[in-house]
Amino acid sequence: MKKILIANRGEIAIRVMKTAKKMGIKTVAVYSEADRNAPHVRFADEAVYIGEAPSNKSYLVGDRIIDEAKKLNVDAIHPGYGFLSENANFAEQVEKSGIIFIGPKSDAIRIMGSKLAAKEAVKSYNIPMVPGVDRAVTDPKEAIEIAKKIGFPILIKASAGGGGKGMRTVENETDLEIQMKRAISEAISAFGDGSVFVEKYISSPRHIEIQILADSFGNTLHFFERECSIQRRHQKVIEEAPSSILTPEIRTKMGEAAIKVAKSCNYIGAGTVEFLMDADLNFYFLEMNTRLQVEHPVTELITGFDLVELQIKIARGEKLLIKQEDLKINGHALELRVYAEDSMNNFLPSVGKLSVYQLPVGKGIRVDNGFEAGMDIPIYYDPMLSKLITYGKTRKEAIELMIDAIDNYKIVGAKTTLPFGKFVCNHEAFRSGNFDTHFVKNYYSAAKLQKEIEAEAKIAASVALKLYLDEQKLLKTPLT
Ligand code: MV4
Repeated sequence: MKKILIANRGEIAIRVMKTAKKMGIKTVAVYSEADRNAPHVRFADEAVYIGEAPSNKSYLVGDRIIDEAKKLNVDAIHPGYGFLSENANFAEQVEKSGIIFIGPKSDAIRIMGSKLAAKEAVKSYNIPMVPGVDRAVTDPKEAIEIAKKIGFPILIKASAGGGGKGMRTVENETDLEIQMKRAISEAISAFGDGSVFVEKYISSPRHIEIQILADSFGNTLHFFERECSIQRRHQKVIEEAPSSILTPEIRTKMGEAAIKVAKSCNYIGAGTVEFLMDADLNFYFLEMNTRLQVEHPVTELITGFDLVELQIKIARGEKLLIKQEDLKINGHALELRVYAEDSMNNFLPSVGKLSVYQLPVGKGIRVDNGFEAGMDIPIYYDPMLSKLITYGKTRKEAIELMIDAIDNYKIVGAKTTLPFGKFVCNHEAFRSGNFDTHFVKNYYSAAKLQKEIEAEAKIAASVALKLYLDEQKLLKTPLT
């Protein structure tokens, strides 16, 4: 494998290129009209234009990307996350073109892209599942019968769903029919597939996912968990590894379950198996993401492995030389997604020109970044500027490092989620580890954040005043 095309943009394109360069592999960037001068383009050995700014005219046009890859004699395509990364048809087209897709086979992507197909695949593997049904339900009467069996509240979910779309909670029999109709029509308009199914609603779960890697020789390993419960509207904001609530026994059980999920679809490459965990630490398989995830760095920091390097090695047909027993958790890592969104104003997108853009540096700090000073934030794409990642011997150390790093991250020109990240890091519920997926809803408001910022400004002012007075005293003290 001599040359890789990265079918993505921003921080993840740069992240993948860094490892390719380390391995002596040439890199090709793709770019849209809006990204002509983007850092990922300059970072690559070669770059190729793929169309207009809107992603459906550039980063989502698989055929064009494959054509350009062929012209440039590319050996492999890395899709990153988002865009074409979980598009089974794209993976299949890449396979057919004779280029290596750095990811799982298209069949595995297809199976795991459908929640019902995924349930079907894992059926015989004895994986803990949320009580419910594993087939499409269309008749509200049937749904009522199921709900009576498993008990209210229930959750109606779209098989093709993602990001909470086509999902409805139902508290009682009266609401069921209308909510079911809504879920079905939402699923049809969002995914073109109206299949829905019914599960018991786990009311205050934690979202815990397991990183797995599988080679093409049947070796499948798990790289422990990531805790991703701190999210708002299905958008993760802070992730960490390890989770502070897992016991070694549960960790092993979840890891083994995740490996079975991967085996159920003959998975090859890096993947993530998502679980819900209830207050009694019961865990349930939710879905599998067949890509490298945004939050993969926290796993890299606690295991010491470069996941992109392992992806590339697996893609070029190498055997995983690591054994499960060799993998150990070392220290604690946190990741804050820095979005150009105004945490004081309902997280509205905040685009503009980054007149000042200065990253924090130091031991235990990693920033996976796609921006630089002077750049306009394009309106066409995901507004994530970077991922601020900290690593310490303990969770507390990682949290303190994160707070310092946030203070040393200087951005002028756009509002970001940095102040929100600091709010979370200072919050008792987060610090104690006692939180679930409702953290933001339960504890966060712009008013509370405003209060904290004012309190901090007062402290800063008194410190400055004391320094000033001390200095005056010194100046007035005659030298002896
Ligand atoms: C659930 C659930 C409670 N009970 N399933 C949200 C997105 C989709 N991937 C699955 N999701 C959920 N499924 C049952 N049976 C609660 C959620 C959920 C959630 C899950 C993970 C992280 C954040 C979440 C926020 C709201 C709801």
